[in-house]
Amino acid sequence: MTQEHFDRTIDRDQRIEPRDWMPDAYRTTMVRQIAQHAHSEIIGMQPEGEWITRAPSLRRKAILLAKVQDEAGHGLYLYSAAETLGADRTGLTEKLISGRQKYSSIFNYPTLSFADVGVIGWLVDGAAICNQVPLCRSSYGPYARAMIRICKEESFHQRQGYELLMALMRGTDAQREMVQDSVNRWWWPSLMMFGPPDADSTHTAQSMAWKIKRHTNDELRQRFVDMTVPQAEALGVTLPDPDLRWNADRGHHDFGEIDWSELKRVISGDGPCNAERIDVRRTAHEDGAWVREAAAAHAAKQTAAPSS
Ligand code: FAQ
Repeated sequence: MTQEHFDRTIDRDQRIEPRDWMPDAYRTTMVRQIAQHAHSEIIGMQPEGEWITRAPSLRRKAILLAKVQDEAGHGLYLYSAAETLGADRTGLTEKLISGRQKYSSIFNYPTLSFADVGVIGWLVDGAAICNQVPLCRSSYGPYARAMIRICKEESFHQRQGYELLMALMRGTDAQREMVQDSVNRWWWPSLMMFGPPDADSTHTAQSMAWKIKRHTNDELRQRFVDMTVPQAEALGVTLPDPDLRWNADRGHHDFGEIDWSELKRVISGDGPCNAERIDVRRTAHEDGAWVREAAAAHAAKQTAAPSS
């Protein structure tokens, strides 16, 4: 197993598997991306999780509970995928809570109303699907396979968000205003989920060459805008961008300039909820120490027990 075999596998659009030889930089990039993705799922439970006890009906509570549980499941799949590259799950969590690994900027914004639950489903899960469907063809086998199941569940998440918003839009004026206010707050941060513009993206060129990423950040952002505009029209909400319009020459929607300084600020730890999100995660990790110890003691006993 050599560089030549690795290159041939990538050229033929086949998958790199855990036991295959791979360049160190490929392994490092995969661990970075998968860990960031896993952390995003786990931290991403917090903004919506805050509304489980305040859901307006038993039906909405059951749906939200199921969605947040799915996010935990996605995080666990992804940590397992990172482990196939030799990463250690506890080590990854420690890097997250000490600020040495990132998670998606989007989860550093507060959820101020129940409409935010719907808008996260519609826009945040919508952006996640746009970004993740091509990752089902990512060159690293365990990641690509995890992504297939995750995307199926994300589709359900997106639909539940849209359905919640349709219910609110059929309601009172106050409910419609609540939806519009939520869209105004989440639209731009959702566009930032796709990462910095291509010209400033550190990893895109190499990740495309290795077929980890199949499209650039800007390509996926454009796809998301084009996909979302008709959905906003159908819902009856306005996307908060006066420059958003169809460009017949390009066959795409033009849209306004994103505030990249905001993305930089949020990524570097200075968003509205960064400190709180990490604090909650740190406390959960510390409070869970006894569970990990008990599981390890149980596993050790099982290994030591004579087989019958
Ligand atoms: N936030 O060179 P690039 C979800 C970092 S969906 C924070 O362009 P790359 C589902 C980047 O890591 C959200 N950091 O990087 C859900 C790099 O960091 P470095 C998670 C960001 O990797 C829904 C640096 O900036 N999805 O969780 C962001 O080629 C609802 C330079 O950037 C994924 O992770 C950002 N927005 O492209 C859960 C998808 N953007 O080198 C709950 C997989 C960039 O300093 C509720 N990941 N950075 O360590 C990817 O597709 C890619 O990693 C990108 C970034 C596209 C995110």
